[in-house]
Amino acid sequence: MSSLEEDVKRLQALIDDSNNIVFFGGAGVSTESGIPDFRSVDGLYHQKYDYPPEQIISHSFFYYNCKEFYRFYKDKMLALDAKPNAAHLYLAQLEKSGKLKAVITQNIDGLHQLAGSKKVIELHGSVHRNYCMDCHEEYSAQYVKESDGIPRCTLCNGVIKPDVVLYEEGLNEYDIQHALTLIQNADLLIVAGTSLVVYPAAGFIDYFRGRNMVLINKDPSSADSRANVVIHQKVGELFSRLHV
Ligand code: CNA
Repeated sequence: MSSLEEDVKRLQALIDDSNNIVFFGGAGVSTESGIPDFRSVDGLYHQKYDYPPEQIISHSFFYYNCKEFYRFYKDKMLALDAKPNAAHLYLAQLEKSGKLKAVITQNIDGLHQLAGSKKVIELHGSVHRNYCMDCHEEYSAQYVKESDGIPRCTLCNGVIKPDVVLYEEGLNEYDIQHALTLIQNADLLIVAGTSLVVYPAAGFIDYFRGRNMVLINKDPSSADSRANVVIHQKVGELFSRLHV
């Protein structure tokens, strides 16, 4: 395995050499902010619940067992005190410099925007948008977190649903097209903190036609074969050593 210093140099050279960078990220981008991912050894899939997490955060479970859905969701997915880490902050600077064209994320935590990024495509939605399923009144994540049991609309008592893409639900068509166009036109694609197993998002990187695709994950995985530059480091630690 190459050293952190070597990996920093390698990535910095690629960034210096490109003016059309796109970042594609997953849950691993936020683990250094204290939000667990799904598939790491300390991730949510390795903890014990009454149902597997992919079943709890599915469309049908939301409808048939809403109380249990919200018990898990509020406890494990609504980390409202989390702060952006060095990866989120560096990407916001890189966007300001004009080099980074967009962040495409599978995360739902809103940390890229909190760090200052403006061009963010949230493929799986956001915990910060919530609406009443009956009258469409909007609610904050704080309201959802603080509600007792199933959050309900103060106007009509309808059930509130987070604007998050649950398993069995489709992605927004506009977001898909926008993300694919950005990836197709990029010269450098930086993919980080994702196991690349959740489709269709994981298939998006196949649209890349540019010069270099860098994959950054803390551990080796079957996704490694999909990039021509592979770095095994923590993304926040790595990005904290980069300059714009
Ligand atoms: P995943 O399947 O849990 O994979 C995460 C990957 O990141 C793994 O390969 C880890 O080895 C790697 N990783 C973990 N920490 C780091 C780190 N510090 N630096 C580098 N690599 C790291 O997550 P994916 O994003 O691939 O799966 C997609 C799901 C997870 C999406 O639907 C998300 O909505 C969902 N999710 C999101 C959040 C969030 O919003 N923060 C949290 C948990 C799950």
